[in-house]
Amino acid sequence: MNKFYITTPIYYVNSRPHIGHAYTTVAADILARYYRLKFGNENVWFLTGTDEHGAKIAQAAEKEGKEPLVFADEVSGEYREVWKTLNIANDDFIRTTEERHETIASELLAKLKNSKTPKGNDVLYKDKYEGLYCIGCESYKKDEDLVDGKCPDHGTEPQFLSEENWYFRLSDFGDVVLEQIKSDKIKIAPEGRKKEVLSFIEHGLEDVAISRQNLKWGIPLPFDNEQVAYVWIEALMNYISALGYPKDEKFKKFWPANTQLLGKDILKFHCVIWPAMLTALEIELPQELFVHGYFTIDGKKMSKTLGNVIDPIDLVDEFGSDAARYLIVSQFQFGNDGDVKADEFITKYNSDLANGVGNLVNRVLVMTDKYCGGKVPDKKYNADLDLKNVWQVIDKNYSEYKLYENISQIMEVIRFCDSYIDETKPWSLDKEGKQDEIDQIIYNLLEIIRNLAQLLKPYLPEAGEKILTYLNQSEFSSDAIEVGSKIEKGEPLFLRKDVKAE
Ligand code: ME8
Repeated sequence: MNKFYITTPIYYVNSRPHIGHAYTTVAADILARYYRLKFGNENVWFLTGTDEHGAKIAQAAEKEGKEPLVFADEVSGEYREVWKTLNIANDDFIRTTEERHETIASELLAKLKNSKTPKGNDVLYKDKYEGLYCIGCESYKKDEDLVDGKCPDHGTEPQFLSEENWYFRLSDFGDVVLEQIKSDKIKIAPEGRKKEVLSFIEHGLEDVAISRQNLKWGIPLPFDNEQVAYVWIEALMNYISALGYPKDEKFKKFWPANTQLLGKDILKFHCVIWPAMLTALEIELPQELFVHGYFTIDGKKMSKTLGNVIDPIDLVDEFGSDAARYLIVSQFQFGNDGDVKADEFITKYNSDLANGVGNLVNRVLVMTDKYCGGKVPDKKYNADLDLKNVWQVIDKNYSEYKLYENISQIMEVIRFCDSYIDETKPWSLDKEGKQDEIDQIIYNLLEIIRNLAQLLKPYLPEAGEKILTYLNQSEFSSDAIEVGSKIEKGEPLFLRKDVKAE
């Protein structure tokens, strides 16, 4: 059966959703929307959510003088709102403070306690931990991870911890996970990230603490009531708890995940600990982990101090939700590190959306009205653009996460149409009374923009839907556009913005 289960990381509720979170979520939404077109709505499951336990959240809540759960309710609610505003069509939204997650995470922790490693040792054991912990990363640190005694990502000095912890015997899983990754049993893409993970494992894995003693805000360990689970361990479990592991039909239908998206910042947790944990639990591995890069804004790291954190809601207010989605993913190749050029948002909006998509669709609809009485002329498609081939390229690109390349493909279709109109000049043919030729041209253009609407839908769901409505298509079909059907003139899809005024 062709099914598609896609996940994003679950985001920490210590800070509000920003364009970085939106980046991964919009990308996942584009993929989910494409596979819904391909496999049918019922065969696609798209999960996102929020990560709500741990020291970082407890601290952020305390700062605001709120109970952690009250605080988490608020910020998690903001995430949901932002996703709605961006037209994200996720099928589920998991919160790690929900009972459904806590119950399953607890069962899985108990199961880990009773499991053996590939070398026959207990997976979990208790030991003293003395060392450093960065709350910003929610991660244990070694001296060599620090720069001038500080965490390079957060600029803060890690805390010294001295506590009894439960450990996961990760060191016993190195060979197995190495083989799983080498053989693509769990595919890590892009290739560079796979190499990075392999080299990390080859250098030898150390065991990881999976509990915290002096922390209350977490899921209690079912076998030690003095400890709560380390936030990362239970957070990773969301990908299966949300499906109702192990009995729910949803789990049976959708697990293993086809694609799990994540940023490179959380590569080790997903590409090393997650497969080791699933192996220990005897649960199938996800098919693929796609690790994308990190972006800067106008060349600078996004940070509150610099004041360059972009709020997705501001983007939607200024450009509308379709355009906000587009501006977020159209900046550089998915997978690479990149730079989001906020300075160029308006130029890009005007060139690709107002002058590109919007102008073409408007031209074709107006010409259909003017030269063909607002009806699809009686012709067959014969333009030099092979639509079947376009779809094949698009499909292959999606399977390789080439979201940026697909935008280029779509823009090429638009450029083809613009040149076709400029070269054939229907207005001159009209003056010469060559109706038959006009009919052919308009038919070709209508058929192309019908396909264009469907190609655009994952990126620009509203505009795609509007174009189909103007073309009187309640649904996209593999048959060509119906001769004689009525075409609306429609409204302009994207109004041009005045660069100077802005
Ligand atoms: O790490 N560029 O949550 P988080 C690209 N709760 N992507 C970015 C980005 C940027 N500048 N900034 C953020 C966590 N992201 C854990 C995950 S999963 C079981 C637990 C995106 O709120 C990117 O996807 O810190 C990154 O991996 C994620 O936000 C980190 O979100």
